[in-house]
Amino acid sequence: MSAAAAPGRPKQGTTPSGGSAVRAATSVGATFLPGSAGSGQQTTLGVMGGGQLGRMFVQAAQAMGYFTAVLDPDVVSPAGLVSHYHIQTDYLDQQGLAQLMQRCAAITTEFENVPAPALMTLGAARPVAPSAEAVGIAQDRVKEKAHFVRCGVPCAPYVVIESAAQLAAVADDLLPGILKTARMGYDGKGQVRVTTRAELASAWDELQGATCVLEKMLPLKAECSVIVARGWDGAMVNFPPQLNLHRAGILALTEVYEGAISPALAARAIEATKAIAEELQYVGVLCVEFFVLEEGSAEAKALGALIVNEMAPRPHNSGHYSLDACDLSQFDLQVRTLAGLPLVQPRQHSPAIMLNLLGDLWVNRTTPPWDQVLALPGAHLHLYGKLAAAKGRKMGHLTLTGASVAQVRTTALAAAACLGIEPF
Ligand code: AIR
Repeated sequence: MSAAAAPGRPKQGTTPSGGSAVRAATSVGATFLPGSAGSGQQTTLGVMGGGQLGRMFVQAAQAMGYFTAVLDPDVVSPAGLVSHYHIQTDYLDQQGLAQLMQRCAAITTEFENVPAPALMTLGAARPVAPSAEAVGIAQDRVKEKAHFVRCGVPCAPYVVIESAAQLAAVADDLLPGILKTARMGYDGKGQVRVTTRAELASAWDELQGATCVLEKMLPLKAECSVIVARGWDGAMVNFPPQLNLHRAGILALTEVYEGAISPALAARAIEATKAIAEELQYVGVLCVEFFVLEEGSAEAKALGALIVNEMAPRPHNSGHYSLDACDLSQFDLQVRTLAGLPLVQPRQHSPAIMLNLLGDLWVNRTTPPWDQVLALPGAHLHLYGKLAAAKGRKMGHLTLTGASVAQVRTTALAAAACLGIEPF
């Protein structure tokens, strides 16, 4: 059943000033059609956080005819710069949140550092997707892992460390491992690799004794991710699994085409992602990242070949290729889930490789040779409008599409060479 046809929903085109109709619908979601309601009133969708993910959400929403509002403290946030409204306050500022609620029919989020309590406040008055509960679980590795266990999806052997006693009691077979802060980590932030007990102790010190998870290091053959979108009515669609290569803890490139991942693993990853979303009664776009273990390794024999790593309660860097290689992007689906519009299965129409453009490319403050890159067939450049380049900072991405896998690989390697990105 399409969202628009669902019974018990408020009148289509309801605007924020619809008040009680909107409030009554917060738990089930409502349908907010794009464009002007005839009275001249526009439907506005909101996003907490103003980074590149918010910017691409805003652009997708605007393309469909929505007005947009962004709440982000940064005066030059990538999303704030292109949105109709930019509410420039801290995420927990009550006046800022009130303004966002007043403006918006429904609100989403784009950054795990947006505090769940802010989403809770918004969710009391407006449809918020994903919910504060789901975001709260994804923001906390301890809760996240418990959720994976509940869903029956294998994760790396781990232990929670909250005290010196727990640190001392760590089992030897969890080393070598990776110590990760439970909260506020992204792009490799808040993670330290440790081999010995002494390293573990100093790493915990380095992370200031924060609640952490120590995960056993596993023999990885590859990493992949799956993105799903789930609506208020439980309808769920998915993108094909993405093969990801990380460098220094940051996504470097994503390859998506037939043959990149074995069909059996791909099916298992999609099934696991759907189970994780379903169990949360998740609404919105969700990405789940997986490790593929070395075939025949002791760990693969004990745990299976596919291990869940983490989830992101939002569109994901590994899904950016969908803007250029699919008939619906992950941001289109974020808009549709939030606005209660029908979800249809996206179709990838071209093999794709996405290269991340990190701040490292702006060495000596010179502009990378975009003219040479854009001379390559099937090159799609996306820059996020960030004013300050820093090492490891995501400044943009480049998607290469083409008629065949071989062609896309050749062009992607040419683009990488042109930009001084390590070949793959
Ligand atoms: N982001 C969110 N989680 C992981 C990432 N990379 C995106 C969001 C967020 C932005 O990165 O869009 O707002 C923050 O980027 P930066 O460069 O300011 O740290």
